[in-house]
Amino acid sequence: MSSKKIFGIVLAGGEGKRLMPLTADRAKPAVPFGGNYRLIDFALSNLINSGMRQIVVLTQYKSHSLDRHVSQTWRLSGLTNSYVASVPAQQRLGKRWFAGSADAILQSLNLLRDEKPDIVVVVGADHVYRMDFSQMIAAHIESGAGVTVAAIRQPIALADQFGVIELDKDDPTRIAQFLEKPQNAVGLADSPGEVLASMGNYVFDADILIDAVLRDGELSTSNHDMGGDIVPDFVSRGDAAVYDLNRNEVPGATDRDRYYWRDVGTIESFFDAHQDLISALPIFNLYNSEWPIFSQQLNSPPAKFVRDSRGNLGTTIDSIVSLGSLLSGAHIERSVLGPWAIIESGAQVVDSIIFDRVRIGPDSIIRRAILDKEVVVTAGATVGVDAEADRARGFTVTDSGITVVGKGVTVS
Ligand code: ADQ
Repeated sequence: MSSKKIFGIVLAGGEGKRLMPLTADRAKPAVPFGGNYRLIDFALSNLINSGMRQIVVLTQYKSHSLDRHVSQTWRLSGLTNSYVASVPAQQRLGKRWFAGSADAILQSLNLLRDEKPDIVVVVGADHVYRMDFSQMIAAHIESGAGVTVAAIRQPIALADQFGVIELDKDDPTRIAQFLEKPQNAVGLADSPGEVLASMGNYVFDADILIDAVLRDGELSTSNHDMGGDIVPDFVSRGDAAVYDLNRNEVPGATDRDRYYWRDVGTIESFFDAHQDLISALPIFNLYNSEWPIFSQQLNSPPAKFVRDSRGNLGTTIDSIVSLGSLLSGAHIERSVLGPWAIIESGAQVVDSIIFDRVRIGPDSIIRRAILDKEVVVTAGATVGVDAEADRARGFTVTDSGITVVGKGVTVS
């Protein structure tokens, strides 16, 4: 890492409407992921593994469980000036919430003024990936630009979900045009089916960022959004560089997950990202100890697998089972089970994601479903078997047939 002073800002105030009902009661960055993790753990692990030690998490929407997770899990040593601090909207500039992600930074400028960093790394909190930010920071310093935007190629069909980058023809390290979520994106010259998408991660020179958010705050026409307003402003002044994730070398990465990045903004992409974790050769490898993804330390017994009283041995294959779980003569396949799951005799859980403290009764069937925390499935009940019956019981069923059962619901 350079001798410059680096400060990290994690934008974690997003509502995550498209993940409903998983975000009915919690901010999107606090949504459980991969059994033991929360979405924000990926961004925070990347920053910590990159050597950063002063990080704030800006929160606002339903932030209780996010604040609790950050304060309980992300405790750095108190001996040095190292911290990951959750900072809720404080209404320092009047009685209003953050109008957008740039306003969140504007309202938090006191943090930058206190720490006086040279460089500010601003990242989103909703993505699953590995990235060494120290390499991006080095590229930023070398480029001399005011901002550097991290980028990755994505299918053109998804262009309307991303900031789409067009590179300068004379200097392909610079951004010539940045369109936030365009409806009619043009594909890349060498790959018309793809666009170069912003990952929503930025490295700024601190003083230039401060000027930009102050200027943006004065504009009544602005939505005060990092991707929609701040980055295009830098681009219009010819002051934005690009950093392609393909340049990033993370220790211990496999050929499969070297450039893995997933925006888990919808139920479908959330579900698919879980499937990426669970095969024998996973597309995203959680077992890379050279670049660990940190999370909560559960004070709980190990998972236990027993035969049931009828003599069924049970089977568990291509699945993740978290601490505290108890599986008794059940069949678990291509599924991710969160902590303290109880799966009883003869139950089947296939292609499903189960959050903490879910109880699945004897002979019930769960297929292609997501069960939020503390769901109880009574004996013989089904989820994901009959979409109409699922809808009739008030569950969310996506177009691709994934059923989502909200927190604490009893399914009978
Ligand atoms: P989106 O993810 O759609 O696009 P946004 O909803 O602003 O943009 O979320 C970005 C991050 O900021 C998220 O981590 C979110 O939690 C947080 N956030 C949103 N509103 C906030 C607020 N008011 N206060 C604090 N935090 C807030 C962005 C970029 C695109 C880029 C995609 C990549 O705008 O250019 O392509 O990310 O997924």
